[in-house]
Amino acid sequence: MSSILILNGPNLNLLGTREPAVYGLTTLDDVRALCEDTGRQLGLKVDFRQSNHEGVLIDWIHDAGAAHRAGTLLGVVFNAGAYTHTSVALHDAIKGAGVPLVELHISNVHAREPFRHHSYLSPAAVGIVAGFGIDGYVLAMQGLARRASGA
Ligand code: CA2
Repeated sequence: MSSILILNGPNLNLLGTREPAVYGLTTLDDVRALCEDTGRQLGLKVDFRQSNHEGVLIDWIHDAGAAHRAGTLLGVVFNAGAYTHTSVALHDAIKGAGVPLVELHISNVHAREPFRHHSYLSPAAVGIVAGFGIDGYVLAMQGLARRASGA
């Protein structure tokens, strides 16, 4: 079975514990369950991870590139958190890995503070989903699956 990798960056482990007006009350474990359910519907194995460390995320993207080349990984859904707005290193990792990756944000970053309007990741992504709450994870997974099926 082909798989999909869901990566979550810094502070997303706090989801559901603070800032409910922006991020809702759902925890990251709830998001994992939603993604696993979506994976079952799409016939895809789901690998769901979170790290607060940029280098760990970079290593996982490199590994994803190798898995994509080997034909076992469809692509990556990536909520890079605040690294979205700061990390040239993650941009380079996505480009270097050559794996199809959807940039995902729970909130509509363009309706928030100006420092959230720029993304270093968008030019390296095949698509972007933002502002749909945690349903965005489902939309991003569906988008990657449809893209891989040639639809
Ligand atoms: O909207 C998103 O998904 C973000 O990627 C979330 C990041 C933020 O820096 C981006 O600009 C947009 C923040 C993730 C931290 O989430 C928290 C959740 C609850 C309490 C504190 C932080």
